[in-house]
Amino acid sequence: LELEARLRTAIAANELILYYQPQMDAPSRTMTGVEALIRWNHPTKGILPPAVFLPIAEEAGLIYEIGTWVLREACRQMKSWHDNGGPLIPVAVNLSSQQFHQPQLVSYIRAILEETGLPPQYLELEITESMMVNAAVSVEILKDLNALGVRISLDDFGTGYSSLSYLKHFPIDKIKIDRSFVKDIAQNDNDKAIVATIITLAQHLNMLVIAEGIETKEQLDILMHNDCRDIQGYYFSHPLPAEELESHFFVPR
Ligand code: G
Ligand code: G
Ligand code: MN
Ligand code: NA
Repeated sequence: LELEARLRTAIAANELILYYQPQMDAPSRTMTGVEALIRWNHPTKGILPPAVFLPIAEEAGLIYEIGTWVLREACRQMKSWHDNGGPLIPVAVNLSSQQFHQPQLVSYIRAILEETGLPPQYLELEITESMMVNAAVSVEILKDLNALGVRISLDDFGTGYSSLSYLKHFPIDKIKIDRSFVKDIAQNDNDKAIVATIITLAQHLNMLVIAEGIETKEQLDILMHNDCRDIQGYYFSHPLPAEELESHFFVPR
């Protein structure tokens, strides 16, 4: 409860921050995108991960305000990077289920894009299968988002239900292979088969595919051998504060 009260003031107090994790084209070692990941810079507890406060935010109804802040801040930062010699890459933002089902979602994303000046193709929205409890409702939301021109990516792919029917009916641009399949890929032939099959599926559906949670060279080699170039994970980088991303990953263009 103390944390909840404190969280209510955290936005105004500028205590929420975004970290950015690079998404790399493995063969060329170039950054092709970043995922924005929220942190709370708590005055006494230090940097808190989302698992500690997002459930509280959802419970307390603060998730809408926080979710809007994340979208605006991610778009503002990316536009600023684009304008100041940074890479012309998209930023991926995670949506919560409550946010996804907000009636105003599409209109406020449009407003944030206009306000920040970020072209829509540079915003990628990460959703999960678990959000799509009602397929008929979800497909309408996704069509509206698609019409806005933003990219849709399916996060934690393979861990929910009915993935294949979603892929058939929904306007999805990119699949993120969940890190649970990557973790033991060097030891477990079933995991390797699942990952290889997801990659092939994405290719045949003309979708982008990225593997998450790559921590070792061995995992990376298996993915590249299976024709997956897009890689996100600690092997390349942990999520970083904006200034650290700039100093470690920006190259002159
Ligand atoms: O960054 P970390 O590994 O601690 O993230 C843990 C979880 O929190 C991940 O599932 C991630 O998708 C989620 N998360 C991180 N940032 C955000 C955000 O801005 N909004 C939402 N809804 N979820 C986020
Ligand atoms: O659920 P989602 O995919 O949004 O979660 C993303 C989170 O996964 C990131 O915030 C990050 O903290 C975590 N993550 C990213 N790369 C790795 C990795 O290589 N290993 C592990 N264990 N976690 C990772
Ligand atoms: Mn994600
Ligand atoms: Na994931």
